[in-house]
Amino acid sequence: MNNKIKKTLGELREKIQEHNYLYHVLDAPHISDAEYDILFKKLVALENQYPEYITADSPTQRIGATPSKEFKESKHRIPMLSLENAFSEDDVFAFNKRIHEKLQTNKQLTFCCEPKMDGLAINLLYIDGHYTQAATRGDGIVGEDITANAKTLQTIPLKLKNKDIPKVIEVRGEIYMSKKTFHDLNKQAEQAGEKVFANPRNAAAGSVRQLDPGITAKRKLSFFCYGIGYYEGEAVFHSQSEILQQLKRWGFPVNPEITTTHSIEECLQFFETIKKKRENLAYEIDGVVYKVDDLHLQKSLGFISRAPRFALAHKFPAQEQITVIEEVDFQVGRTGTLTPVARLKPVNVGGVIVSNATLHNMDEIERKDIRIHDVVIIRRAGDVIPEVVSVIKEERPKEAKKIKAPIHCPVCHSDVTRVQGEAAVRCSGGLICSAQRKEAIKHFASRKAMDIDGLGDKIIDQLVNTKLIHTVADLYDLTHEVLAKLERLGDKSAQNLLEAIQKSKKTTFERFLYALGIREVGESTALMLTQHFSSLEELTKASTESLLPLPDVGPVVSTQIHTFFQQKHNKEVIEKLLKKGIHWEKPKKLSQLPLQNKTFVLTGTLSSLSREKATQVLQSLGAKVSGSVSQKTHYVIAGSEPGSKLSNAKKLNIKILDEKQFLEFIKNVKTST
Ligand code: I6G
Repeated sequence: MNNKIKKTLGELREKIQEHNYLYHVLDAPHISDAEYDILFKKLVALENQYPEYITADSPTQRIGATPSKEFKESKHRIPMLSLENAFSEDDVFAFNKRIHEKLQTNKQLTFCCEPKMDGLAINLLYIDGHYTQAATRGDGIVGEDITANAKTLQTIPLKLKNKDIPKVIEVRGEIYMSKKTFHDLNKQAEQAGEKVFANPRNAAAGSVRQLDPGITAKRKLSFFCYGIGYYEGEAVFHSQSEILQQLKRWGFPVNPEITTTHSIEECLQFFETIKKKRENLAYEIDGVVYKVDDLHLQKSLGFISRAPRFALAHKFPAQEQITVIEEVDFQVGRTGTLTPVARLKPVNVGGVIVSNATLHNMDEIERKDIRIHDVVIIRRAGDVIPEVVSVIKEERPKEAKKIKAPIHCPVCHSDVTRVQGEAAVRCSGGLICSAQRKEAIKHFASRKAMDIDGLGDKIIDQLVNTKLIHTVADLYDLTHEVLAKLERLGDKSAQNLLEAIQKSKKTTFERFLYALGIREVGESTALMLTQHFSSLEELTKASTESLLPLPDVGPVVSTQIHTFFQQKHNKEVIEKLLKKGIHWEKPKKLSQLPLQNKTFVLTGTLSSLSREKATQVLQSLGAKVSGSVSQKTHYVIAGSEPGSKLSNAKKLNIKILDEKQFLEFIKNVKTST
């Protein structure tokens, strides 16, 4: 009987472990969450009945340890070294020259190349295939024992899979927090008035160093392994890439971007490819790592001081810089929000001169204790507005001045209000505030809204300042004579602009809704509304309650939509716009759309259209576009350099379309409806 129970428990654990692996490591679940929950509950129930058979590597035991008072020290069996850094191509060529000289060879070498995670290096110890201990890198010799905390990470296997399990093995890798988890965590912290983390690395480190593993478990940390340390066992490895393949077979997550190259020039190409992909990766990286692939050659190369000679970390240009805040201004947004903006002493951040950084809101200023004339660290990430990360307090000058929220709008001088429960301060001027009107017109004319080509910020500023227009509807009264008199606008440009304004009259319902600038209504909400309301009239009459059941609509969104259409001024502007001839084809309801109930996943780069555009096209046909592949995915669109989503799709037998097939598919879907 006992053996039978043990066997059932073992099989159940194995099954759950496999589904955990498919979900968390491969990002390719085979069963639904509900089915997984049933299995898990079954195991919990059986273990409750037979607690004597609970094993340390049972999936139920990931979170179980009680909070500790401190972290114990843990000495690494083999030191965790550091990597030599390279900041330029010259540094990389010098590395290549050095290793060729040391190996006394002219032959091209094979390198194993990987993205360099901006995370927290750790060492995992497995004995007889069982998770036994985890430690931080610490000073490379002694780290902190984080066994209970690392155990809560779903991507860290508690029991190794497949064959050739070594007697003892140390697996090394980095714990990281995805960009999304980081933003969600900071958003929650901000709402709760708690401390926010400066970046995902700090958030990951802070989460791992919690005395209560229950908190670590909630932080949704992830892990990628990059190699092994101490090892006792049969298997013999010949190369770094072979080690990674074996780690994968044992159930460890290995970064899918890792590849081998056959010359240093190819390594530099890898660097450029990853640099381009960086924005779209789900996690932060700060460069790439090149390793001589052959383990014999690695051994011959040996070490200098505390870094292996066979490896190099090629870092991206700094995304953070130090500069000084010279002044702080408040910018008025479309909805009246006053955003503090730091005017900086211009500084080069990763190749771009930055002279402004957002300070977000007054809460953020108070939390970071930012003052005018402070020396600050600023960060630029992709096309996001640069921000102030922190103040270097030791360098604060005597003349540093506290930043005060204005009590009057800097543009229209109306009173400024602070809405309870919101961090933002707002201009109460509404439509008398020219800044708000300008922003509303800019939004209306923007590419994703009415797409009025040639109606740039400078022209809108002039039109509003000279009172030639007050609302977006007035755009359609503009004449060639008026436009041609504006600064920077000659006869020809005025004609082109007039034509663009005329052309914008033929639009789509979703563009029009988005262009109105209703708070909380972005492009996808606008599209969703058009799929549920076939006319503007129907939507304007919708009550808050009737909007609530719609996808992604909560009390805030429904109230904003309803309130917008109740405002007399908004009704008048809409009426005038329609009178001026703005029109669109009656949209199809979701139930009439050809791709309703179909889920698509995009991976890689498409050459003829952006991912954003492809998503829009699919959504407009009723499809759902998801970020990860699962059994619920119907199609995966694979562009060039696809990621792990493509291999997951293949494993799950999901239909894959390349770019040409995708365009053909869309054409057919459109013509058949
Ligand atoms: O491949 C690696 C990624 C990250 C590493 C590494 C690392 O440190 C955070 N450190 C060493 C010493 C090696 N590979 C060999």
